[in-house]
Amino acid sequence: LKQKGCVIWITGLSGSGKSTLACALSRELHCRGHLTYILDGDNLRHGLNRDLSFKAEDRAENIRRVGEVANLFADAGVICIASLISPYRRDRDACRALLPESTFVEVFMNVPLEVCEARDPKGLYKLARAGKIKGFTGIDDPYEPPLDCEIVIQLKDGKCPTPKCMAEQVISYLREKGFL
Ligand code: GGZ
Repeated sequence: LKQKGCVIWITGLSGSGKSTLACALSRELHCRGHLTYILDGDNLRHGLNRDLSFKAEDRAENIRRVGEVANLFADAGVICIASLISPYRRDRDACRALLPESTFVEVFMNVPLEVCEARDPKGLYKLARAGKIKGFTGIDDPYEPPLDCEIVIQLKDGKCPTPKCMAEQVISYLREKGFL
């Protein structure tokens, strides 16, 4: 393998573009001959984490399990892309602590709630506003943005960068740090 394993941990609100970035990044890295694997919170909740709810301690357990699995992938030399809301700082920091120094790359989707809510791709914000989903992140459940993460994805002039552009931002970082 011409790569070092690492974990790209993408955090942000529902609808902030985490899965879009994960897919674009995976595609771009594959094109360059790198091995990746995506761990997506929403997908894993149908299998590995099907027993977990959205209350704080279950979210913590969700993040913990995915952190452990991501660590195994990274150890095997894979670029593991984890895409979870992961709203609590301490849960993300616990994942970071599992990994060898500097192999945890935290990416924050810095997209305002209003933008995510306007997108509402699955209609979940609407349900949350109507009180039909309780404890929805950003509505009646907290999201703690990272204070000091490796990469921040920002809107430019109110517009989201293209998936390819977001992926390139992460790839430049990985190159700079010698992961690629
Ligand atoms: C947040 C929820 C909730 C609540 C269901 N709060 O945007 P989506 O729909 O496709 O992805 C979200 C997914 C969040 O799962 P994670 O494992 O990433 O969350 S966490 O890291 O906080 O454990 C969303 C959907 O599940 N969803 N109910 N109450 N998101």
